[in-house]
Order: sequence, then structure tokens, then C-alpha cells
Amino acid sequence: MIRLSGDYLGYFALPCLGEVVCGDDCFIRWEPDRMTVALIDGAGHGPAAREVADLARDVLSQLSPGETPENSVQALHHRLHGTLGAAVVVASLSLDGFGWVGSYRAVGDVGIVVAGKEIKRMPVGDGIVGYAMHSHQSALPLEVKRGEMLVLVSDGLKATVFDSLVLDKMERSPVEVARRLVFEHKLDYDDSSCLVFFAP
Ligand SMILES: [Mn+2]
Repeated sequence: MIRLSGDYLGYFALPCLGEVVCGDDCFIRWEPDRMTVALIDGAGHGPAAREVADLARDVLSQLSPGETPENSVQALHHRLHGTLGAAVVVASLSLDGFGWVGSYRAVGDVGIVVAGKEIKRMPVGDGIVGYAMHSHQSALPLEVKRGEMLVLVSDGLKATVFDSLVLDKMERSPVEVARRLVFEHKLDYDDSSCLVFFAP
């Protein structure tokens, strides 16, 4: 069980039933003027998936500050070559007058939504990072207004996970939201993870 909590960012993950390590992980980097968040789902589960997630985190942490989601995913694709690959979403956001704006790139079986008055499901590209990916897909714009919530999930959560997504006033921390979504929607045969950002 992995937790990472903060006022604005929360991550919660559980390994696949029967496994002690989790092949899902997150990456977060704060820079003076922006934030990069990523969710990584190493293909399969268990130690092999964990290794891919570790490598992916290393790659992301070694990138220059300010690297775009597009280039970050390209770098991952290059460096994960020869592994089983991963599904990945990388988003980069900066604060402006109305909230957080930037872009993201998502490849494979991952989910990304922006939840406010309505739930906006963001498009995700086909492929497996490190194995087969359409290099022509570019990053897409992403906007998370103040008071909205950005949610990233791995495919270890049921596809219905976003149906129950409401901005519940009782849940004051993003890690509580992430934890609830994982426990309520996890599948037993895969690692499950969720990253939540409350846009301040
Ligand atoms: Mn998975």
C-alpha cells in the first residue's frame, strides 16, 4: 500500500491480489511555475511490472525541468524499449488567472478526467509505451479550473470508476478521494492506482 498525501495532491495504490509489490506508480514534480504529474502502469503485475515502473520514474526524474508531456512520453517510449512496456499519462500544468492550464499525453489503458460541475473524460491514445506507440500523436490541451479535480487512474480500476465521481464536501483531502476510488472500484487481477489533484 502506497500513500502520498498533501493539501492538493494525493495518490493511492494497491497491488494485484496475491502480489506484494505494485507495478503502478506516480511521479510528481513541482517547479517554480508549474507542476508535472504522471501515472505509470507497468504492463502486467508483480515484480516485472514494478521494475518497469521504477525505470519509468527514473526516466521522468532525469528529464530537464520544463520538459513537455509529449517529449516526456517519447523519452519513456525510447527508454522502456525492450521491457513489457507501460500505460502512461503525463500532464503538465501551470497556474493562471482561472486555474491550471497546460497539456497532457496519455497512452494505453489509463484514464484521465477533470471533474467539476460535470465530468470531462479526456481522450487517451492507443498503444503501449516502450513497445508500440503512434509517434504522431501530440499532447492535448488540459485545463483544470480552481475548485475542479484532476483524476488519473490505471486500468486496475473498473471502467465505471468515474460514474460515481462527485465533489464530495466530506472528502477534504485528495488522498481520501484516491483511496475511496481504489477501494470501491479495484479489480482483483491487476494493480490499481489513482492520483487526485485538487486545483487550488
Ligand atoms: Mn494495469
